[in-house]
Amino acid sequence: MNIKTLALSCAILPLSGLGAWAANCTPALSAGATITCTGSTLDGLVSGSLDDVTITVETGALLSNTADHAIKLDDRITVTNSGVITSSAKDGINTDKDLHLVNRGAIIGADEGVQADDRLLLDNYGTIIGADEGVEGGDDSAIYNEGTITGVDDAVQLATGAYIENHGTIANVYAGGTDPQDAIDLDDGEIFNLGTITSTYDAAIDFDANVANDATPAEAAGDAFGQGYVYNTGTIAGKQGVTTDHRANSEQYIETYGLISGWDGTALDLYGGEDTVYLGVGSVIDGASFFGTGDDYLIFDLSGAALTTDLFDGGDDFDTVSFTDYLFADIASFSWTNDVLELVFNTGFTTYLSSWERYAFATDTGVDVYDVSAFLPAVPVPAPFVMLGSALGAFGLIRRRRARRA
Ligand SMILES: [Ca+2]
Ligand SMILES: [Ca+2]
Ligand SMILES: [Ca+2]
Ligand SMILES: [Ca+2]
Repeated sequence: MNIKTLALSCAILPLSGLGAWAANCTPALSAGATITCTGSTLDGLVSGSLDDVTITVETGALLSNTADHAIKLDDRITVTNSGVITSSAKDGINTDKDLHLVNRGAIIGADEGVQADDRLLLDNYGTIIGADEGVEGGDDSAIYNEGTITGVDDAVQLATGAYIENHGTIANVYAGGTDPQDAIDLDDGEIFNLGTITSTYDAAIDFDANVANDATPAEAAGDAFGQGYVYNTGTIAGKQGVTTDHRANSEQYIETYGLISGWDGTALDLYGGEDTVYLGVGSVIDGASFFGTGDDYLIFDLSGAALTTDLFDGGDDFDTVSFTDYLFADIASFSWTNDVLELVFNTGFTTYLSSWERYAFATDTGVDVYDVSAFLPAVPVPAPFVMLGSALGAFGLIRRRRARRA
């Protein structure tokens, strides 16, 4: 069953048991109106120019349209949906700026599920399905999701200043559409994932820096878009877990205690900018991680947990890897395969590192820092060449180590 068939069948289901087919949204649509929909209304609420309309679709109600969007209004629209809003022709909901939407029912679009613009505020406890994108918003939009948002194109596409908190499912469910993309596509912003973010076709999360396709590398390097923070205790899985625009110079900070997986072999592809990945207890990184250009940071704070057998590649420039739970003396063995360093600790924890220039190990009193010469074969293990306790305190190494022993 393709997504459109699914959408239609979902739309039809609630009709059984509904006797009346009259328009049941009252009062009539006008600017500033407060409208309640019960029963079934089959020609939608459609006006391209009306502002400040408040709509409540009650439990059991159907607001549908086979010829246009189910809801088409302009700015500052508020929708609270406990029923079904569906269009078999266009979007479920289509507005301009400042859509405030609370969904506890189902919103289904033959094109987008929800098409809004800047300052979209969405609280979703139900289901939003787009045969193209699930939810599209503009700058400074925020989504809180405890339900399910799916799209054949991006499940969620936001622009700059995005905030997403996910406790449910956000999924690209490409199954034969024409423009399959990511689970979440955003220019820059923050994502807190305690649920599931997956894509069957492309990245789970794409910081799409909005760099012009014809930008030169120098132009792209000056582009501030694409910066992002990702906090994860759930699942982030796609062709890549988290990817970024290779032309931009944006910084990503990723803090994870859950799974980040890339089925094409790349879990994290962070490209330019000074990127940081913090791996806490419970982390699983399935796929290689590429940090790209810029002085990047990788922090292991795992309390000895197993992590991954995949590669962490610092890429160009001066990159630092930190071990919060291990001393240099806890290394059981190390070896090189081409330019990949295999580090095996005495707990059995093993990691594979390439192109890291600085190696920091927490101690009881500070941080010991080594350069790569510490891992060159047939060279006696040197003493730490720099003490950077205060500088590396920013990573929490000293505080955490002390706290653990207290
Ligand atoms: Ca980056
Ligand atoms: Ca980088
Ligand atoms: Ca780098
Ligand atoms: Ca490097």
